Amino acid sequence: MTPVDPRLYLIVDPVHGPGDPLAVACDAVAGGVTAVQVRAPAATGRELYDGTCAVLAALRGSGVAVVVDDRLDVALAAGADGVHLGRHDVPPAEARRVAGPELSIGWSVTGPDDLDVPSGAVDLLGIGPVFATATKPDAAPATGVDGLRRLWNAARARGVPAVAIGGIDPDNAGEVLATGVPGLCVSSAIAAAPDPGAAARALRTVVDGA
Ligand code: TZP
Repeated sequence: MTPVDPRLYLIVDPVHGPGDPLAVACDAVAGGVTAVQVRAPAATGRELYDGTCAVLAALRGSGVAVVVDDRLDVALAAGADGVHLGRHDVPPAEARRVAGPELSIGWSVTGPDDLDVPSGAVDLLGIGPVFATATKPDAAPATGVDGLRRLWNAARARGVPAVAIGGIDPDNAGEVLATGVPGLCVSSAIAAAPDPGAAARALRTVVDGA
């Protein structure tokens, strides 16, 4: 399995996403995206499975990991590199028990209570939303940059890397990275951009300069 490099992590929706999500994923990887999550909250399990297989096939050989949002069953069935879980999903310790040590397990952190997760159960934290986002209408309240800094400072002692998520774009990426968080997770800033490859390059330049 390909390890998840958290520096610039893209979320695409291969079922209802903007543009051609496979082209978005390929152009974004060419532009410097280091991990891709398949997230299709309005899709059936079969649609998510088919979309994941298509993204895996498109990115095979790229060295970029593919992660499935929410659904451990789909991640395992499709042969993805990881799964991203939140409070409404299978508990991370159970996912680890079923999937073993190889599958990367991501975990959503929206507040201090979410840091109470068994050690060894998760490989990556997604902290946010940092800013307001239209991509996830049911997202928790925005943490702001100060909230992100507090959560990352509380989380970093666990030795698990993190990405900041929610409303991140090239204009605010610098202040987000100034908190010390190791990576950025974005959806619309790349997937809904007129030129996803150029948008990825712009964000990657900020990440590499941080
Ligand atoms: N979880 C918290 S915010 C968010 C998710 C899936 C959406 C991020 O999308 P965008 O378009 O980068 O704000």
